[in-house]
Amino acid sequence: MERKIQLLMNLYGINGKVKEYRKITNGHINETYYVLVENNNGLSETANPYIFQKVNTYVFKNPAAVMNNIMMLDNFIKNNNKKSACRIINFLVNGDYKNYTVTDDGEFWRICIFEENTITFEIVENPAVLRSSGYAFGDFLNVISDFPADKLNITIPDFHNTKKRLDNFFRIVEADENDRVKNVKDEIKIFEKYYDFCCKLTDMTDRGELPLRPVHNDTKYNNILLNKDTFEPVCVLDLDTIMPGLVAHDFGDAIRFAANRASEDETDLSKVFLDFDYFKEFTRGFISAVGKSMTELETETLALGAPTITLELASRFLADYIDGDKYFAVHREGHNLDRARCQMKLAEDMIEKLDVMREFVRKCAETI
Ligand code: GN1
Ligand code: MG
Repeated sequence: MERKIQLLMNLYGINGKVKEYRKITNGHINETYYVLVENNNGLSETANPYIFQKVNTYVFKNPAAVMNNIMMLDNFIKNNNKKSACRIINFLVNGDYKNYTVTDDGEFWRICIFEENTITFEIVENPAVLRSSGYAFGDFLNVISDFPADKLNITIPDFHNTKKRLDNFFRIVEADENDRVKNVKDEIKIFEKYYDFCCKLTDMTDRGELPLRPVHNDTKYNNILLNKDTFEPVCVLDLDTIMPGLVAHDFGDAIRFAANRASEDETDLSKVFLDFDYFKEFTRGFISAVGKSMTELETETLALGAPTITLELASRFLADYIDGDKYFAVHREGHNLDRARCQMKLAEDMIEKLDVMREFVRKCAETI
């Protein structure tokens, strides 16, 4: 690995010695390293921190298209002097003027500067910080809302087409290539039970009732860098799946992650539920930023986004478990199954609370 880091440093003109490097394991898709480079020019000594990331080309079949989307959005925000609550992640340009590098062995790498004095949370401990991150994700959608959605490359086709996700899930169940279906008979029934419910947003989209606009598509709370002292948002990360999509998915995915006080793979399911205070804080922030630009039906379907995206992700985790853990990085046996069970429990709790979520969204929307 050190040789690879050195090679990349040469290609990017980063001078100095690698003082420290370590793998960061909180993402499920790409391989990420923190790299500290020490530079001694005889007069002074500096230590500059970077993030080196290898893009997963099993997941992103055309990673150059991913990087092109990021560059287009960055240019759009800069050229239009867009005012925003926080920045978006920016990658360094190499000697070939590209924001990515393909090494001789075919690996796809990108580098950015590590933001010091920032922090991300895997589990949110303080609901007060949720309002500002809700605002940040909402504001991000606002800022990119007039970027022409059809110019964005589709980096993963049908990424949040829940209907196609579930159909694919049942195909994988049918194939049962690893003989694991026998372990998850009850779990599979949940997706039969909620199939029609899960398809509501897809159907409305297919009927042209909901606008497809540029959205983030992966609004986990740990995709926002916060100032480590004030917890104000600093930078939106992980722009790999920015594509035309639904506001309800961004809202729902953020709620899925931030308003569940247990971790995404918690095995003690009694700890897994939608915390309504957390939900309220995030929603207030989100709607105050993006509410005005939403249609009535977009606002009305926001809450539905939460159980929909949560069940969709549960089906993706379970499909990957059945399929032999090819997509999401796993750190223990049955990890994808634990994740799926946790998300299923969370989704069922959200379905019970759907009416009160809707009511709260409505109330918030009235005040802006
Ligand atoms: C993956 O890479 P990461 O951890 O940000 C996944 C998301 C899931 C998420 C669940 C490209 O995101 O869709 O919601 O895991 N990203 C991709 O934690 O599939
Ligand atoms: Mg991601």
